[in-house]
Amino acid sequence: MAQAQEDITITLVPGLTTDAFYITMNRGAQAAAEALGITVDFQGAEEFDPVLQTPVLDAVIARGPDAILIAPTDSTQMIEPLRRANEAGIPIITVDTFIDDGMYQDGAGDGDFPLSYVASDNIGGGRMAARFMAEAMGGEGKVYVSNVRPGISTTDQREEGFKAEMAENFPGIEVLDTQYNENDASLAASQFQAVLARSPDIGGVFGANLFSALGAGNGVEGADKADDITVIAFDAPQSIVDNISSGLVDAAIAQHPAEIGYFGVMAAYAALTGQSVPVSIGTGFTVINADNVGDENIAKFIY
Ligand code: T6T
Repeated sequence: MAQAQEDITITLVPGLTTDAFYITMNRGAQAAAEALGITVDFQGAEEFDPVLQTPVLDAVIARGPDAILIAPTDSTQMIEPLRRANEAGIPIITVDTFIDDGMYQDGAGDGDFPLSYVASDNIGGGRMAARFMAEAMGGEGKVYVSNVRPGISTTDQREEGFKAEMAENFPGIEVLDTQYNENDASLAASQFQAVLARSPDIGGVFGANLFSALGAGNGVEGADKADDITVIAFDAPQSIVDNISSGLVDAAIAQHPAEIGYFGVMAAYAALTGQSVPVSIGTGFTVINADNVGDENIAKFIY
């Protein structure tokens, strides 16, 4: 007999539990669970770190959920831990980030076994950030990327897209060395001050995720440079939206984390009930800037 709906449990393992992005993703996942009459639980570490995520994942595997949705915190280091889940027979879908090259079920690569990848188009998002930045700066000046650390698929791809767009279409923009902040907004803020000291003519900073963007904005504000520096943020918690209203941040590229959680659960449910599942499911963006920050239909995209 097929498994009863109320007996299906899916565990969602976020990049970290205290990030508004993943909290919003869980909201979408819970909405899907309620619609389907199944259970989704949320188990993660407090920091974005594969060393901390691995024991959480091992404990989840030991409990044996019907499927795992996970945002792997490193594209290579999480392959072996996830292989253990696969060998235990637990279907895996990655949400937000990917392992290996992110192309699953194509017979190539060590981390080919997840069923699907549900996420934003991070290269495209990085390209969008570059266009908003270059347009705000009149196509000229120095900028840098505030980023987390290499090895994270999402933030690596945003930086890649940002640099590719600048190189191809905005030759007047010089992209300085990336500053890596380990997902620490205070470090991102002090790095802005250091870049400003070295390059007093800096004109823009792209914060490639929530903490990078929040920190970069705080650094700009602390240096009293809000009027001179273009800040483009990836992610849209209330704090960044407030920084748009105040004029500190020029634009935020809001991902749709609730959509990622919702469709992640739907894909897992489809797989568990014998349906085939797309190997990748792309979710959208909403750009928030001074023109639309007050619109009521923007509110649902704030994390
Ligand atoms: O930007 C999101 C997520 O997409 C990324 O993988 C890690 O950082 C966030 O969670 C924001 O903090």
